[in-house]
Amino acid sequence: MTTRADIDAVVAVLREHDRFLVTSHVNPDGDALGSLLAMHLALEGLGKDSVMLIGGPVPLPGEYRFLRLPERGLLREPPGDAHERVLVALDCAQASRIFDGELDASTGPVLNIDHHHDNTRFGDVNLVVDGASSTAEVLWDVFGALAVDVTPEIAEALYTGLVTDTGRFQYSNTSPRALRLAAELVEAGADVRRIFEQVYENQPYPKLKLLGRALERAQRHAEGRVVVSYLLRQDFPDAGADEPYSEGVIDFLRAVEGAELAVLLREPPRDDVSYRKGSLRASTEELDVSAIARLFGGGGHRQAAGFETELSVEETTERILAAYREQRNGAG
Ligand SMILES: [Mn+2]
Repeated sequence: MTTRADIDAVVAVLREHDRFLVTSHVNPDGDALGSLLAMHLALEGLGKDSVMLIGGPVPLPGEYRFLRLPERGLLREPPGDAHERVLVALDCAQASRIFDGELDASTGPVLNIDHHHDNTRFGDVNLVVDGASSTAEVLWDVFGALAVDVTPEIAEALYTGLVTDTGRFQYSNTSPRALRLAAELVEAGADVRRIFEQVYENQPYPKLKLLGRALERAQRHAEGRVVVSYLLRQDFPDAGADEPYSEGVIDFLRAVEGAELAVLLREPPRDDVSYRKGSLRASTEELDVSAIARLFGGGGHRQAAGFETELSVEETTERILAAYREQRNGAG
């Protein structure tokens, strides 16, 4: 690994340029949004001109409203001067995860800062630390090298990424380093209790109803080692739920006794798409669900991955089961 050199290369670009477009993936999670805000505030603190962008029409998950991204000028479409700005892509494994489409050729130089092991290194400068718990953890090192003044706001943004990507410090990526970083962020002013209340204890009631629908449909396969459920487009309006409300459902499927693989297939509640989104979670180190996601053109981490498919729920389930058996038993 050449992480030190990669950090230096990122720091050089951040120092040398003055105008930035900071972005992350469509359908952002806590690490995407926390890292986005942290980088934006850090650049502003260095006297730089920074704007934030999250592509796509999907409303942002409500649990991250306390980050006040719209109030801080978050864009949902690329600005006209995007080609004059250095693009800073955070937590994006592939360029196609930005803007809901391929990176525009007119975009300026691209910094790619991430922790996904299958990152395609699409940037002009790439800092991909696959051993890091979160992109927030990667940014901590960048900020250290840049001598960023980590304000309580920056600390809370980074902590949001850290606590969500580690599953509240429970997933296997919860390294000693991740725990030490948590302590440093608390010392820098992150309010653990406040973030917990905002992110986890502020669930909209329709989210509960949507979860109920998914739990009712859960089915077990492969002697109970694979738990699959699905959400239909109509489930969202029936429950009064927005698209991001399905986040977290899969954690209940994975938690079932004996389950090694959890699968949630969901139809986005939008007229402009015909595909289903698939989420995969492994609860054993023996599985690599990113390999299963790649069969459908998706990707992710070994233990958490996603994809999109036009196939039916039944056919998608069959293919996932076949891939699961192949990984667990070798061939067949
Ligand atoms: Mn992440």
